[in-house]
Amino acid sequence: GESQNWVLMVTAQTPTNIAVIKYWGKRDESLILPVNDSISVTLDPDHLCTTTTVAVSSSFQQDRMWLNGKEIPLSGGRYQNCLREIRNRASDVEDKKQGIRITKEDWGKLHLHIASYNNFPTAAGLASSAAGFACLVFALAKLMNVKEDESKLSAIARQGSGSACRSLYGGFVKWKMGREEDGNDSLAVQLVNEEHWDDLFIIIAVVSSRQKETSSTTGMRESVQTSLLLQHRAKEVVPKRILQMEEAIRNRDFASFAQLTCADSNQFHAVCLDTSPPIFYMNDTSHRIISIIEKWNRSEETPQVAYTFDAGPNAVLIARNRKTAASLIQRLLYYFPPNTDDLSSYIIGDKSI
Ligand code: 2P0
Repeated sequence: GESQNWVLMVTAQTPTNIAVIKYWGKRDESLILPVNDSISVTLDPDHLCTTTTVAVSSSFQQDRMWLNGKEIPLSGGRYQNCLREIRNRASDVEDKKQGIRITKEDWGKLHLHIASYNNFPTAAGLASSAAGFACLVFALAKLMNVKEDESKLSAIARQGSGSACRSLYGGFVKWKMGREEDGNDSLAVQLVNEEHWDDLFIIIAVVSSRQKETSSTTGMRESVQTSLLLQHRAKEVVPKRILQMEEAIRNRDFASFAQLTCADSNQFHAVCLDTSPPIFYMNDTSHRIISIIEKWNRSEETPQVAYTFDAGPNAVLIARNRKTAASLIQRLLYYFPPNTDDLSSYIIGDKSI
């Protein structure tokens, strides 16, 4: 950079993903290496996504970041690891319009400004680090002309947050746990793209807007340390389930898909209960939703809706098609009638917000 007043910017948008075979437990905490493979579906980019702008300028004095307009510290190891990995792979960049050229070596000295926004309320307990770190890594890679494919980038996003590695692709994605100690083979691969099974409808029932009590990071650490069920799950259950799930996805076999998704969500929450002290992510409303869906599925010839719950009480409901999704919404409105005075903030089970 010759002149003083230049700035180079890249904006990227990344959707969040929902695991249908869950990641829960790390074998290496600092590299974020999991104890089992996981499989997720990436949401449409216009819902529950993060938009991140990364900028570089010779006038920036230090790396800084704003999340939803509020400055946050970049001092955490996870941010530093992602920034370092991307900077190490930076290439020359030329911007003819502004008459600037940034060399590989320059990237080590230049500072970054990062602004990130979630298009969903952070307070609704849906805030996911998955979209955030995936978007950050992708935007930085574009800015710094990093010549790596999505899988390599996913291994970098993984070091920001485990589930983030699965958001670099659309469609159904598998995070392979990998075997190597350095984590280079712990990365995401796309199983099928977003067109392969496009009649699925995903509805998220917001059960509570409260922040969860146990963070995923702390929760999974305690599960690894205390839950025997986690050991059994990682060694015996998930490897088989991954194969079955891949086949169900390939064949668009909704009955198998729903059975595996629900069973895996329930086992993940059983592991949480098997942790000492026990972790409760679901609440009575979550349990009611499970009962309603189970009863409905059993009353039909074949399952209509799959449910899955992450580290919180909100239900992610996957309907086999649009017609089923409409029926699902009708049922939710029947069982959880909204307060008609204020439909703008319809939250099942938590009327205080
Ligand atoms: C998942 N979850 O597979 C599982 C299911 C929550 C339940 O990944 O410590 O935020 O940053 O790697 O990725 C949430 O955990 O945890 C998560 P870190 P992350 O989606």
